[in-house]
Amino acid sequence: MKKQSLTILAMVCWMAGQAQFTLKIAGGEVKTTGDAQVVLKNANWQNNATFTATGGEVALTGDAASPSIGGTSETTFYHLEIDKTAGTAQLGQAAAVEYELRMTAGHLDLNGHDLTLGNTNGQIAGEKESSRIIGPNGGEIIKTVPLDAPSAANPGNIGLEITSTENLGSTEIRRGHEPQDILGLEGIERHFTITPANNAGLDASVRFLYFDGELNGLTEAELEPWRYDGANWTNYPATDSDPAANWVETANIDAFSTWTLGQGAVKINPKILLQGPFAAGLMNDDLRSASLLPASEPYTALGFTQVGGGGETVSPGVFAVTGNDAIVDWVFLELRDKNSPSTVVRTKPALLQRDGDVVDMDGTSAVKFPGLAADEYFLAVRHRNHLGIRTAAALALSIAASSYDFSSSLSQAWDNPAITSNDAMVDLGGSYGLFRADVNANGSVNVLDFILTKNQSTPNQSGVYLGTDVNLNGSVNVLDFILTKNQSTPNKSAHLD
Ligand SMILES: [Ca+2]
Ligand SMILES: [Ca+2]
Ligand SMILES: [Ca+2]
Ligand SMILES: [Ca+2]
Repeated sequence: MKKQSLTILAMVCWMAGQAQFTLKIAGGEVKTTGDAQVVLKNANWQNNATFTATGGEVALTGDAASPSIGGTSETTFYHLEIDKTAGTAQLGQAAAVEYELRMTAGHLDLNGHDLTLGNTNGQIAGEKESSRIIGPNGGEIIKTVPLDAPSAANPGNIGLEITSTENLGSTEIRRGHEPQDILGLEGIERHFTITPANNAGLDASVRFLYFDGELNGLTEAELEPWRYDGANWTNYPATDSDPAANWVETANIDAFSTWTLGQGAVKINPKILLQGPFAAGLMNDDLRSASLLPASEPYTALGFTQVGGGGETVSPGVFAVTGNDAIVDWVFLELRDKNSPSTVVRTKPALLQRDGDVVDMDGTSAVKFPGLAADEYFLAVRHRNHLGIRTAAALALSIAASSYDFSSSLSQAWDNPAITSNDAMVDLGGSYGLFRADVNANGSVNVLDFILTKNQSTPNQSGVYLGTDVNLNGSVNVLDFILTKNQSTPNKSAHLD
């Protein structure tokens, strides 16, 4: 192998710093070619002029605390090796590596500066738990690469594997290490911003790689992917993961943006029935079939107090589903403190299917409470014109969805001994449901509800989404009036606290 030496065409000087030496390119041009190797043992790299590398390597070695790569000029290295027995190398200026950033020993702290990997061959090599790129003060590793139908492509070994049948075109991937704030809880110390030229209809899947040192105190087995689109965080289910090998996968990604891994969402799959729309085993979906269901949750506007929920919307396709899983209406879930069931910890508007399943905004999956720690919670279910209910016992909830069927027996709902006028739920003929006709949603059915329904049914109204539509058929008429009158004789109250 032909050995070439460092070509020095300029003024290079060693300067004694406070604790270390500095190799300073003060003027002109310095080149490395071939196999030339510049070893900076406990020494800083300061490029204030021009450095050109068509080969060769610069290695940061030694055991001093923080040799840095800096200077007024950005340096593009050919090979850059971090091989420190102690201490962390750090950037004091943006830099690039044309071929290989070799992590042999010790960390490289980006220290608020970007490190660009060469488009053609630039890659990270040998990154591991004990020798990795970190960036608590910001800075990103950047790799840009064309991706056409990638299969587990990990460009530049940046740390995520992308699979898609589509042509993404030129794709920029940026990896940063400051934890992202996901709805009040921090994610791991690694995030990616992925910007493909073609960023729609990708149907992509991704495997996110990480190091245990980046977990930021989170429970590894509960990590799930989160996407930030510039406005909202969305929790993507982990389709597979391996805490020993340090990766989490997700799929069904239509478009990329910023991604990280964070605490998963507490999930529950409740089942309830509503008296009024319920008949012969199913509830009617007249509001949906008449296109009367609002696309945004109605509860905030109705005065229901939100804690962490609110503003949920559904895509139109969700209300196009027919059959047993067609959507009847919006419902309102509350998770309450296990030691104080009158204290609401978190709320979430959700959707009710005809067969009683309460589901999340996609119309099918368990209701998610994002970023909430696994714990025991009382579950309350309320509806805009029915008497709400809650569980008698706190339920152990986690990211593994659990089911709770209120409809199977009366004892599934808490019985408030102070209320003797009515049970917590109404007997619907072997199954149990929420009492209808609390049309003003104040927790009791009485003459006020009756008057409201009487007023709004004189004259009749049709094609409406109103609390006075007691049987949820889209019309307010004499039938709703009679149903409310009967229900309010005697008055009834919700078994909620
Ligand atoms: Ca691990
Ligand atoms: Ca169902
Ligand atoms: Ca009422
Ligand atoms: Ca009606």
